[in-house]
Amino acid sequence: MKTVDLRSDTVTKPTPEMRKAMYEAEVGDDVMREDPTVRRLEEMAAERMGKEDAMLVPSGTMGNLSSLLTHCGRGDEVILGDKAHIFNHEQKGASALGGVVYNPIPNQPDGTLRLEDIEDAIQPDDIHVARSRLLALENTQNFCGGVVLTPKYIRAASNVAKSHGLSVHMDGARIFNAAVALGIEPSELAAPVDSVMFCISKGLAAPIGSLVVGTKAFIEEARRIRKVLGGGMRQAGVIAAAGIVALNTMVDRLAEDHRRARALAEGIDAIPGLEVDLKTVQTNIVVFRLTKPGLTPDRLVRMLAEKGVLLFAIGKDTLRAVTHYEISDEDIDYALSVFRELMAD
Ligand code: TLP
Repeated sequence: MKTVDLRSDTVTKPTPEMRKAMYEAEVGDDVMREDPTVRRLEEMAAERMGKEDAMLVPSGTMGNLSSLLTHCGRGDEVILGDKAHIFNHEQKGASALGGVVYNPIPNQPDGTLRLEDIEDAIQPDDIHVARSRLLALENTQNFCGGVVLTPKYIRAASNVAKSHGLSVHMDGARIFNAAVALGIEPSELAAPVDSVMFCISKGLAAPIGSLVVGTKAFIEEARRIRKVLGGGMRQAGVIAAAGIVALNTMVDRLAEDHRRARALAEGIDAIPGLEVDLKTVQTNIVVFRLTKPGLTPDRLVRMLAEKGVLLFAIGKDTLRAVTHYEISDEDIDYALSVFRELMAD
């Protein structure tokens, strides 16, 4: 049976070029900073984001966690969106492990946080309340549908935070999708913020890894945190080698994933019982609603899976499909034909 795996861009497997680079990678002990391939990837990452330094971590979750724990001490507060991955899908790790307090404010449908909401959430300097220390943005915003935050918005939100002495972190797991969608360099998106985490293991198709970028001093401190979290890796050049290929060869083609996501979204939206807010389809993620009475997202997911179309339900009436480099135009056509058949019954 044909399989069309739209669960996530995390399912992408390394390309042949990545596997070759991994096989041939020059390696050393990266805890001792002796892995030349890791260092090369970190230099590339810092350069692409326009920051001083970078650190390779095994996952986006560890990248966000080490960033939050570097910015915030115990009892310090991070302001973030109520749909943020950091808030909903990372076990609130900075709170569990570091005593950091989360202050969620509403994500608007376009992925932004209202500037007034940010301003209102910032605590005054008062002995009774937690210290507001950090604002965390997410770009693209995954659960709002992969929507893009623009440099103008990021600057405005960062200005609010900075005028009150807060730092700004960006969960840029898919920052390259945002940059490609806007036709700009990721460094423009990173410029207003202090730290960015981005993933090489999502749309860029590397098998493992994320990078944290920031100032030299920030990354030096983050390396201590990464170590205590168990993220100090030894011959990590085998991972970094694939990441270098990812940054060199997989960025521009993200536009194809975006085009296919749009085709999928338009097809889904035309089917009675399914609805997509097409404004939110800006990159490789399609979040859509099931409105057919008597059919639940979980049941639809099971029915689709029986025909080889895999995706996730993400809410009581919402589902998510993600395009990536292993998804072709024919796969989109096939997925849509299965949707039409199942929704017609
Ligand atoms: N997202 C995954 C799942 O966890 C939902 C996905 O399939 O989209 N930030 C953002 C915005 C993410 O989307 C993810 C992963 C992470 C951080 C965490 O990255 P990993 O999975 O590498 O820890």
